[in-house]
Amino acid sequence: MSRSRGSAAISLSVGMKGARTLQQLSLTVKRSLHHHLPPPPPLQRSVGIIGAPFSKGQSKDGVDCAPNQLREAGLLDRLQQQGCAVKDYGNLTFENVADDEPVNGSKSVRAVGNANQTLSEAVKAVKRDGHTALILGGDHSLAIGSIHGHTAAVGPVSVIWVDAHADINTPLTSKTGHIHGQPMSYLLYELQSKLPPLPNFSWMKPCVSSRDLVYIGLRDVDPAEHYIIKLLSVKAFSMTQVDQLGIARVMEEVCDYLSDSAKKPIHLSYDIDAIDPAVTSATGTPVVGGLTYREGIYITEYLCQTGLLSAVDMVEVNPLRGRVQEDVHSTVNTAVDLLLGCCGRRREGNHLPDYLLPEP
Ligand SMILES: [Mn+2]
Repeated sequence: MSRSRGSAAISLSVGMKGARTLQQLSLTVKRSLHHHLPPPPPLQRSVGIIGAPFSKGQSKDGVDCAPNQLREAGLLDRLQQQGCAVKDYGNLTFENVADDEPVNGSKSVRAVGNANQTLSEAVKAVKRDGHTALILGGDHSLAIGSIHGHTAAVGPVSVIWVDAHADINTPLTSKTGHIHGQPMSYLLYELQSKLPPLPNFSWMKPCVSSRDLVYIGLRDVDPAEHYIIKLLSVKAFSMTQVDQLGIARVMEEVCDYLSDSAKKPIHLSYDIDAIDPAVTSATGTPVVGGLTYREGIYITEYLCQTGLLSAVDMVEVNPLRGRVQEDVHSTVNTAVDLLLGCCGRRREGNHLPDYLLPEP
């Protein structure tokens, strides 16, 4: 069975006669397979997709093409095939901002502020409609509005930031002035006093505690970022820890750490540059020595199984980067697979929940 067909095709081909057998098999599978992971959430997952074609948090063209490329790679069909109810809220539109001069060295501050306000409202609406929110970037500055809107709708969240970079420079420590390297500093309560006033950001207040943030995949961290992470005791699993512990132990420790206090909804902010550029080179700031495809997928499967995954950013896919078309395909398809993993796809195979199978 080809991967692109999946579970809907299985239930159809089994037909009415085989349905009881398949349901019995499903019970057996449920009893025997889940030794290591908790059982999947029982209800059908409903997914709300927001396209956020925004690129002004960095300087390279193309990252705004990603939402449509992810759709064209079959994201919606494949989510439906694995039993998700999908609502596509379409792409947001972002107005051009005139005279958007740098502020304290940070570039396109006003455009980034406006875009994130729009995104925050959109994510809030998707969460209030009861969906798992999938936010298709765009560059990583979008996490400001995405996480802000998520917390506005559901209250405090745990943030799992999967990235080669920590994206926690403040506007005053940033060397490049690109806001896609700064979003976590805008979001943390503990850094509020370190941020200068910024135009078009008066709508937002910090909404994440440093205790509720975990990094996975770091390997290119600026000295100021390293200082901030140590000062605030932020939990971080760099590639060195991934190498030392293995991804399974990392994920256990991530979830143990986050559920130590209350179990909050999880916001997964997934930068495609966390994955090794051997697989995902079509991105603006690739760094060698990243997560393998398998480690990247494992993170999504594991978080899905917690039943707490509430919103996911998929950012920094840039179809205009990469040396050849095959690089773009590989990057886009990996991003789609990561999103499917967040929404219930298991590599051992899936079928629709019992109540969606034909009656015997
Ligand atoms: Mn990033």
